[in-house]
Amino acid sequence: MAIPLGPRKIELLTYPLTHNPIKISLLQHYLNTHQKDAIDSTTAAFEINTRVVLLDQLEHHSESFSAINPNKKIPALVDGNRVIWESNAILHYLAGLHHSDLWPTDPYLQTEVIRWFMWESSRWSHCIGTLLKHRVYFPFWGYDGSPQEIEKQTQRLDKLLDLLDETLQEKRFLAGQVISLADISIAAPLMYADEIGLNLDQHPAVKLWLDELTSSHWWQQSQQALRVFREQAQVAT
Ligand SMILES: N[C@@H](CCC(=O)N[C@@H](CS)C(=O)NCC(=O)O)C(=O)O
Repeated sequence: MAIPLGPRKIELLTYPLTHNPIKISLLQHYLNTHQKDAIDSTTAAFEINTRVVLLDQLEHHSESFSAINPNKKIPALVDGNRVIWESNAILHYLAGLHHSDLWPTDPYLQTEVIRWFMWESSRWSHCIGTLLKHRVYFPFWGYDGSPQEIEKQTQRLDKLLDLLDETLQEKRFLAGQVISLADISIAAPLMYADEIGLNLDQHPAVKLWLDELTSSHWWQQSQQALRVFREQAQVAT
């Protein structure tokens, strides 16, 4: 008699507070609410276990974590002998495993998603990530952020929002008329929009896009998971 195999275990190494892990959380919640019917019998046999790597305690510098991601950055994903780091690559891998419609089938739209991934990594994440570090993450860990850095990144952010707004005046989502991984990747840090007092009056198309994303059930579930993580982390300190 064949021995039944349990579900394939995938391990996500993450730290839920910060924007790159938030991308993965958003995708997971999206997949939970949208993809159930689309998952076939093979992909249903995945189980993603989350392991929190405490950035504030420099666990990402440990030998065991560095062996997984030599860049010493989260998130990272381990699926058997496959190790994946870079949050956008993880988004792509998980969406692929689930045959998700967040990765378009049209080669042009795929290229659009890749283009936004590159823009996200080279420009957007550096700017908004630094802003969040000084406005949200450092204060959360009990340190002061740098007012100069906040000022500098706030000004840069305005220019990047101009570009997003121009794009979103033409289309409903970044890579076309339907939501894709590009939207998840770029919107993730905006989970902190209210907390950093982001004013989108000059960027109405971005506001419309963000309102649509934030009003969805999966976004709100992911936001709730972040809230719970923050409350529990506060209690533990
Ligand atoms: N390009 C990488 C960036 C990863 C990254 O910077 N992660 C941050 C958290 S959002 C981190 O691990 N920071 C720790 C450090 O730089 O020491 C990705 O998209 O995964």
